[in-house]
Amino acid sequence: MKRTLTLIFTLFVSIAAMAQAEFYNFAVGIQGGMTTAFTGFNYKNGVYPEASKSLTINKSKAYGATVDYYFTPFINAGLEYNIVQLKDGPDKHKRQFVSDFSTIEIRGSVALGQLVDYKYNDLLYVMRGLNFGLGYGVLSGSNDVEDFKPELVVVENGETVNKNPFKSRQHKGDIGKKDFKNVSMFPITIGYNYIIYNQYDEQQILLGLNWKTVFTNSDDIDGFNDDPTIFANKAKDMYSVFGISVKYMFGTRSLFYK
Ligand SMILES: [Ca+2]
Ligand SMILES: [Ca+2]
Repeated sequence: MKRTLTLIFTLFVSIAAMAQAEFYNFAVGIQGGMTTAFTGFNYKNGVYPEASKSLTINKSKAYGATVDYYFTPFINAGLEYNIVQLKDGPDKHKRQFVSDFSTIEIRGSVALGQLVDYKYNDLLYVMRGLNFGLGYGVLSGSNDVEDFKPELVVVENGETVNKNPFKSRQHKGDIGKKDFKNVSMFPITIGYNYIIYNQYDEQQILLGLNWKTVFTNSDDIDGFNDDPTIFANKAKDMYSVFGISVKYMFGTRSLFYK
């Protein structure tokens, strides 16, 4: 009995020695970043040779807020809301758009600190905030692309000229729509958090750098959608956000053993 008690005591002391610190279970955050549209625009020399892809031609912005629950300092799940704008064009098919929408998603992420023992390795200690996240959400919004007007395709000097403006569908086989609602989205995020601790060695503020890629289940986000029964149009619209985030941790605490 005495030996058992000693064993239990020894075990308890060693676990207590392993306990690094308490951590807060909740976090609220804000984030913002630059968006890049990947909706199938074509910039190879063609009908409009002046259409060239520069570094900034399809960039716009996104911003939003998050609430999270932390199971450990390195595993969290939460809700994320964003207001997103995408733009691109004009491309060689004379297509151009601005799309505005909002997104709401649930997502979870895990950071390297959960998977490795970073205490005795300087590099791993710095990299412990490297994280990977997966989510599911819905987005709703609209773009500024108008319908194709066949009467604007005219013959001038024996040549067929398409006078549909840039921000409109360019042929009748394009079944894209202006509005989209509750479109499924699948975000994948790779991020890095710089952790700021309070005087009790609890993580208090997370400064993040995040690169998020979002796959959507719609081809209407940019307003252009070549009819898949006529054209080999296989890819749905997607986009990425490169940005920064700030999270403030608060609320109940748990112990983290490592
Ligand atoms: Ca599209
Ligand atoms: Ca497409």
